[in-house]
Amino acid sequence: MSKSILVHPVSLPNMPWQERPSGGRPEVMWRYSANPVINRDQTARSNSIFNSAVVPFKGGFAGVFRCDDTARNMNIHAGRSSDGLTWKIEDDPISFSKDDPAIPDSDYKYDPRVVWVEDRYWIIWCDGYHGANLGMGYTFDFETFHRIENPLMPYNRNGVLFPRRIGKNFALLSRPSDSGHTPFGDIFYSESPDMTYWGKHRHVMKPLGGWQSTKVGAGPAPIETTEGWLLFYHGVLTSCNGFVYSFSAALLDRDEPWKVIARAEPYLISPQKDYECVGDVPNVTFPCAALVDGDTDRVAIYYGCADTCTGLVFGKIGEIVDFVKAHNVLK
Ligand code: BMA
Repeated sequence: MSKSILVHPVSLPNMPWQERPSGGRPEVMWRYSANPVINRDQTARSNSIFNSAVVPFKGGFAGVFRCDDTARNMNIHAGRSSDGLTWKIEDDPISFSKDDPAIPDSDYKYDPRVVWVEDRYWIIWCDGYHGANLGMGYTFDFETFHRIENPLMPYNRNGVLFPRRIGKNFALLSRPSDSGHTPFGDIFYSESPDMTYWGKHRHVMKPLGGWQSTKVGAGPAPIETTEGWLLFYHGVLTSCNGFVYSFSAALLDRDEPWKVIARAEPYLISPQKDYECVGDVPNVTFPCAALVDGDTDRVAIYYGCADTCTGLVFGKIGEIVDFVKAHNVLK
């Protein structure tokens, strides 16, 4: 096997995996054959479970899940799994404690990301506070959860932390937006010494053509490779029938991640299966989390399907990086 290009390869032998199917047109990323892996009704009151975040935890897996309830309130719930496939998701939303009681409450929470940075699992979500914002908190154990100040001003969505500091500072990708369904959107980068005060804002990526012509937003936490940060991101196309959400990948400079080294012109995954095309919001594939095994180069991505359920796709880090370089639209 060739040497891994992962900068911090961590073994994850029990991550979900299926080999690439034989026959048909070869795909860089392929779907789990038993998708969806999480169904819409997996908690007592959920209308839908999608756009959710999963991490390795204590020999198994833990996660924070977007569960819209049957009153269509949007909130985030904790969950656990031994194999990453069969999940026990809490019936009640996460209750965050606040060190400072003046930190505002949320009108809603959705689209969480979870990233281990230094000593804890950080959770970022889209938070309702006078419109769409980023919310932020942390946990050590997926049992008690703490909330800190919202990092940025409204309106913003798709907040994703880098798994390590860049220079001295924590680093965040986000997508400034409006408070509606936002017919625009670029990815920006910000830094903070303390997770509270954010600045040094830099532009990273704008929409391009085709599947990513309306807006783009960061997906799972960037994965550090010798070729740059591998960033999976979603892109949106406006069709005669509304928004279509696909995803692909880019490489960002390791020291100055607002500089894009390469960006794939084609998508990796677009809504094509029934469960991606039919649901509460048709034609959505929305990645929020990636598991990586440093021994085998395997990656598994959890993605929301049609705002209804959650699917898994698989690939190999080296092959995806090669795909991004070979189809670099910035050349
Ligand atoms: C965005 C968010 C996502 C959703 C997407 C497609 O604005 O609401 O949660 O998946 O739209 O409906």
